[in-house]
This record gives sequence, C-alpha cells and structure tokens, in this order.
Amino acid sequence: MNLENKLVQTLGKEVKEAGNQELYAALLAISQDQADSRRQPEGKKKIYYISAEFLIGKLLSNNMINLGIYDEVREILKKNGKDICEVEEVEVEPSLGNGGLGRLAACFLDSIATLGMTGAGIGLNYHLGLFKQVFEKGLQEETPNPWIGTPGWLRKTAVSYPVQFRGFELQSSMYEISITGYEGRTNKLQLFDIDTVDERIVHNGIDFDKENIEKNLTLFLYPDDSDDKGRLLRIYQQYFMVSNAAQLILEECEAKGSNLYDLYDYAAIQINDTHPTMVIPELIRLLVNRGMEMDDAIAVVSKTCAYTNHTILAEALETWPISYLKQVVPHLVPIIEVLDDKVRRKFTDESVYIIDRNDNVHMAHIDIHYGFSVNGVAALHTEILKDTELNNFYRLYPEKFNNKTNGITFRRWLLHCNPELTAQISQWIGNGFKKDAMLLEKLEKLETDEKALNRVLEIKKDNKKQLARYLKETQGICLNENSIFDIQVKRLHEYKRQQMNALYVIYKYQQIKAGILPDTPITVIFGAKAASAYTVAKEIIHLILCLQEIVNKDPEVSPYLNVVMVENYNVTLAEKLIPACDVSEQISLASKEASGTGNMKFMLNGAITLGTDDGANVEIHELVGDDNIYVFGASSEEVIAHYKKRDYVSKDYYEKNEDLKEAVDFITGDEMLRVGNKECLTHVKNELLNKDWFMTFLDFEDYVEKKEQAFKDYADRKKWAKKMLCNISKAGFFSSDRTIGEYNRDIWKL
Ligand code: DL6
Repeated sequence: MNLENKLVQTLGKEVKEAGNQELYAALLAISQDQADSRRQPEGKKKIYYISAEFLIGKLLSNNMINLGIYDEVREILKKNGKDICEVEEVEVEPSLGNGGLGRLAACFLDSIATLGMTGAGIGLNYHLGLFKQVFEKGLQEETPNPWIGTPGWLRKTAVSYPVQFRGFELQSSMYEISITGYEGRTNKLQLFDIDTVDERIVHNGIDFDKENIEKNLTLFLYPDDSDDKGRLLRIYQQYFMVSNAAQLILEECEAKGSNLYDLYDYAAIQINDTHPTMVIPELIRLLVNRGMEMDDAIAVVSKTCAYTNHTILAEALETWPISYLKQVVPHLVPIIEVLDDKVRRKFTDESVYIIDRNDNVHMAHIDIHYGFSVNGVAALHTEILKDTELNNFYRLYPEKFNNKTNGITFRRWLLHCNPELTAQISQWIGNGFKKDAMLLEKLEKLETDEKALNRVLEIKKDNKKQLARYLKETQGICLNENSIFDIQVKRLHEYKRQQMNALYVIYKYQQIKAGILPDTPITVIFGAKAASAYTVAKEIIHLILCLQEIVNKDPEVSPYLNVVMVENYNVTLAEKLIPACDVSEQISLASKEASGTGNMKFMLNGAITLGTDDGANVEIHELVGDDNIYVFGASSEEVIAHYKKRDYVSKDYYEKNEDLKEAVDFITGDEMLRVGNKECLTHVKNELLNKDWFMTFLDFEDYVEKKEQAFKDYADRKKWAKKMLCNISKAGFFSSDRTIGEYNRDIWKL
C-alpha cells in the first residue's frame, strides 16, 4: 500500500479533513510500525551505553528522515493543505537530559543504529525531566516539565527487575523508545522506572519530599543536591539505573550463550561520565552471587567496562561519602572496599585510592582502575586529562587512555533542522554526504562561485526569517531580521562565560549611547538554564534579562543592538536557532570546556565561530584555518599556569581597562537598579571583582576586539559567505558516525 493510502487508512478519514493532532498520531503509528520492521537479529556482541541523560529531542520528523519517508510525507501533507511543521509542533519534547552530555548520548544512539551496530541506551524514565524554565519578573523559575502521557515513542515492556536498597526493595518497569538509524537498523533506548512514582507530590514549582523514594525516584533528572537528602536521592537514582542495567545485561548475554566468564565477548559497557559508575561493583556483586570467585568477577568486569570523562571541573567529578553509600546500598560497600584494598596493595600514591582519608569514594577512580578504557571527548581535553587532571592515573595505565573527539548526527543537525541548506548541498554535490559526511569537502570548490555564495547567504536569510516568525509566535519575541544574529546557547555555567558576553552587551550599549554605531545592527541571543541550586548562574540570567529590558526599550540603542534571552532553551529551540545563526559564541575559559558540541552544530549550519582555543574549538580552528574563525583569549597553558601559580587577580584588569571598568560598574548602576534586583546584581558584580574563578576579565579585551572584527567583516557579504562555505565544507569530521566508528574500532570491537 502506498504511503498516502496508509495514512488515510490509519486516520480513518481523508488527510484534508484531519487535524494536526490526528495527523501526528497517525504518522507516529506508521513510523513506529516501520521502525519495528527494521529490527534485526542482535549480533553476538552488543554495546550498552549507560547514561543518566539522553537528550533525544522530538523524534517524529527525525525518525521519518531516518526511515526515508519524510519527504514523501511532507509532500502528501502539502498537497492536502497541511504543513509538516505544524504537525511537528504537536509532539512534546521528551525531557530526559540537561546539556551536551545528554545530547551526545542521543547522537551516539543514532549513529550506532545507522552504522548497523547492535546497541542499546540504558537510562531512567524521568517523569518531569529537567525542570521547565519560566521567567518571572526577570528571574528564572523552575517548573515541572511533564512529557509522559502525551502520545509519543515511549512504550512499556514486561521487563522488570527487583532492586535492593537498605531496608526495602523496588520492582522496576522497563520502557523502550525505538531508535532508528539513517537507512540503518532499529535499536532501543531502554528506560527504567517504578510504577509507584507520583507526580502529585510536587508542589511550589519543583519542591517535593526528597525522602519518599517510592514516590520520587524517577520524578526529576538531577534533583537539587544542595542538601543531604538530595544527594542521597541521586545515589538512589544512580544505583537503580545501574542495577537494572546490570541485570538486563547479564540476562541478555546468558541468553546468547555467555558463560559469564566471557562476558566481554558479548557486551561492551560504556560508562557515560561517572553517574553509572556503580555498575562496576554491581556487576561484580551479581557475578559473585552466581558463584564466580571475586577475583574472576573483577577481571571479567574490568574487561567489559569503559569510561568516558566529560569534564575536568573538579566539582563535577563525583565523590560520595561512604556513609551515604552505606545508607542507600550497603551491599555494595564491601565490594567497593575490596576494590579499594586491591588498589592500596598495588600502589603507594594516595591520590589514586578509591576511598580517600576522609572516607569519600571517588567514582572516577573506580572507573579508571576497573575499566579497560578511559577516553576524553576532544583532543585538547584528552591531553589535559593525561598531563594534569588524571596524570597520576595516566602514569599507571597509559594504554587505557585514548581520545574520541565528540560528534553530532547530521540527520538531526543538518537534514532535519536545515532542509533548505540540505537540498541545496544535494544539488551541488549529490546525496552522498548524508551517509559520508566527509564528502562535504566537495563544497570547497564553490568558494569562488559567486552564485553559490549568494545562495548560502539567501538560505541564512530565510532561516533567520523563520526563526523570527517562530519566536514571535511562541514567545512573543521580536527579532530584527536584518541584524547579525550572535548566539550563545548552552547550559549556564560561569566557565562558559555568558557573563563575558553580557559585559560586551553593556560595552556596546555604551558605545552606541556615545554615538559610535555598528555597521550592521546586532542581536545578541542567549538561551540557557541554570541549575536550580546554582545561585550565581541564576543571577547571571537575571543580569541578561535586565539588559534585555534596558537595551531593547531604549529608542536610541535598539535600532542597533538588541538582547534576547529565549525561555526554556531545549533541543526544539536549538533546531530553530542554529540554522539562523551568524556568529557562534564558544567563549569558555580555555581548558574548561571538555569539547562542546554546539560549536559543531553551528559550524555545520554556516555560522562562524567566535571562540577560545578550548575543547573541540581547537579542532575546528585547525580545520578551517585562521581566516574562517575568530579566536581570542589566553591559551589553555596560560590558564593552567595561572591556576597553578594562583596569580590571577581580576581587580587588576578592572583597574587597568576603562571599558571593562565602566561595563562592570554598569551592573549596579542606576539604570540597572531601576529594573533589577539590587542584591542579585551586586552579588554578580562582587563575584567578578573578587573571585572571577573563570577569568572573564583576563580575556575581555581580546574578546571585544575579535567580536568587533567579526561584526565588521560581516558587512563584506561575499567574504563572509566564503567563510560560511568553508565552515560547512570542513564540518564532516564532526559527524558522530566518525566518532562511533572510532569507539567501535578502538574500544567496543563489535
Ligand atoms: O561530551 C559532551 C559534553 C561536552 O561537549 C561538554 O564540553 C561538557 O561540558 C559536557 N560535560 C558534562 C558533564 N558535566 N559537567 N560539567 O555535561 O559533556
């Protein structure tokens, strides 16, 4: 039956007569069926990717692209007076992730299926996910972000395991989401939950009884951990996730014929950051329970598990007091003690012990000693791990360390989010790039073709128009379509330095007030959530919202400069913002951003990076060369040296640089205090003046200079279009298909 007839049959009516909800439900059912039909027998060895986050985004269109029916469906709808974009709007974005780490996991699942590998993602089925952000009186408020219960891809299975905690046991339920690869196989994202979770216990935004584990276990991703109860809840969540994972893995491997002594021939387990670390002692415990000697169990597990490090921020490298583990999972503690004891017998260097002298358990240390691979996520990051952060471990196990530069799936971040550019690229170089992203290099030859350059500019203009329309409709935001779209969207964190961008806005505001006008109007766009207990981050959001209020309402300034902070930044918004971006802000303090993946998405969509030599920016810089990126700021070596010598004093820079001083003083000036909260703004200013942990002032001058240069260069449209084309043509390296190919070649060996 052809697709149109199938749609009519599923709808029970003509396409013309159906509403968007009905169309969505019908297309979902058809795609589910097709995805199911792509299930193939499992290979002997399977990759289990365990992660606290899977930021999968809306799935319908992406899956229809991967199933090869998207274009046809769009045409059928169009013929019947329907718009596929409006149907997409019906879907609710699953709320299962926070930032880059979770989105990476989602891209990886796509690539694993695309490359035909047997694999599964394993995580938790958070009912309210990461909070939904709303702005109230210039402040971020957190509210629940429900997504379960709306029609979607989530399906309950009959799979269930008992999970033991101190004093009680919970029975899990496993849910599944189909992951279809591009012209590839269908794998599963498997999410564990319990049936007793009760969303009604949440009140006043996102408050709830943190001790009522039976009702709260899978309510939220990253529940507030500013108190003991919150921290304990995180351990409950983590153990629940990995105990289910371990039981599932053993069951599946045994069913395929493993005698468990050869587990590593059947399973590779990738531990995504330290949240799933307890899978190591849990697997050992389960194997011992099945009669294996402890030493054998340790050896088997050590050959099965591999660890990815996603950050060098010390506060993000998890350590748990052993007393917490005793309270939640006492049965795991003796195993962790054995693991620690073995380390102590072998090594004298205390810094590599698992349990430190304050009785804190270092989760990453378990991964490194008892996993067979440790990888960083960009070349610079891996070097920093080897040279400094994990140097003590690198000296013990040089053979375990390897780099896997992150990647993104081009299906979502080009084909889906930028159909006009995709179609144009196909016309220019054929469709091969959809499977082999390196073929984008063929675009290089068009860099001298005037028609092609104009076309690239035209597509960008169209995408800016579409973004303007979307933000007007959904958030009431007015964008100047003729301005430069300068975009910084990512989690809010001081190391990512949204505060530096805000200081630039103040600088520019004052310049315009003084009659120094930019060649082209500028719109500085932010999107970011701040963790609910991260006070300064929330204050930085307040600072940006105050600037938005002042700048946009000033008739002298607003024709030349606007500030926009989109509410509740998520994957859906990213898909609209990224294709419309001119300047991509990647301005973390060098050495602090492990990789970044937004930088890759922007580049692929023809935005020019303004960034530090940090994370994967370094690799972007190498690929596009000095002329096609704006790099500024101290190098990672300089930064690391400042930390070592403790010689950075932000006030010195403030005293020396008049523009910076004026911008910083503006934060608590009369204009700001008229619209903002004095306490918040004063605190942000004082943090910068007295601490500035992430050296905003160190790089400010160079940042302003390079940003001004970029805005000036933008006016030469042809030259700018060349830079755009160069970035697109060099983006192929950042396909997650390449990354996953490398994981498989070097680590998983499926
Ligand atoms: O590897 C994915 C992603 C990187 O691109 C980011 O640079 C990195 O910050 C992020 N890491 C995390 C972990 N926690 N922290 N902070 O989200 O991983």
